Amino acid sequence: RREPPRTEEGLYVLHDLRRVDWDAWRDAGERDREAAIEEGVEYLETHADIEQGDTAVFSVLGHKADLLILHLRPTLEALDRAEREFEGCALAEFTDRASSYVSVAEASGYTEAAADYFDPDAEADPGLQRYMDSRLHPELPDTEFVSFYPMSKRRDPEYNWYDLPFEERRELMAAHGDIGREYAGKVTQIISGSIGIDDHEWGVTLFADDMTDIKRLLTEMRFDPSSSRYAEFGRFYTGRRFAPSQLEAFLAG
Ligand code: 76R
Repeated sequence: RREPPRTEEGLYVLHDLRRVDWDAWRDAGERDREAAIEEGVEYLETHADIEQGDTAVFSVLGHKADLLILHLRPTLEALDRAEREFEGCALAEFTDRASSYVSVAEASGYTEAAADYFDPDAEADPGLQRYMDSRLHPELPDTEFVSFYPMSKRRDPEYNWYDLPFEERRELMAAHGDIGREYAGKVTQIISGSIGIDDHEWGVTLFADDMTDIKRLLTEMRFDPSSSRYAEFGRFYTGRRFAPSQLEAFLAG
């Protein structure tokens, strides 16, 4: 039996992917459209304005979905409520669900610094505390683009992440982190764990003002053993953020 990493969990995350029923939208009367826009804006603004957590909305490129509503909440109860409240708003009549993903922001104890964080005898380190807090209680950065995909670590006979000794996984994650840090200031990420919660093992949500920075970071990681040998990916979604007040413009096409 291998030693699992220690983990700490923070905000719960829902990626709510919606399709707009464009035929119904075009056929709708003026008053129904106005109500949908008004209630949609109200929903998005009040949910973005909460004390703990955040909500943002993105226009999804390509056919897989039209909207991504991304929610971060301190409890599953609050996340569930955010999800249900959308159904009560008039905009929901013009959407159906393309997909969704549920996970929880996670920090694991692979790095030396993180190992200290999990060590009850280690001296408290405010810098480390801030770093862990930024991973566990992330704020949604104000970038224009988002890339979201779920992933798992491989468990093939030849390349089985879950059969590697802790030390080997730690070294792989350190090399992985070195690549990631080269993109500091260009790409921010939320790593959220979903073992026992959703179909893959993590959700990866990346934010950038230039989508090619994300593409280059992921290309480098694809060649790094932590991904080239051990990563399996789900579907990728690319979104462009818009302010709730721009909902009308989004729907006008
Ligand atoms: O040395 C360190 O500080 C490493 C810190 C670190 C950990 C533990 C780190 C850094 N990651 C960690 C864990 Mn990551 N990450 C991904 C992806 O598409 C792909 O190939 C992989 C998707 C990206 C883009 C990314 C980015 N990371 C993890 C885990 C959990 C592993 C486990 O617990 O078994 C996954 C699944 C994962 C995947 N990572 C970074 C980044 C970036 C940009 C960094 C550096 C910035 C930072 O430290 O905050």
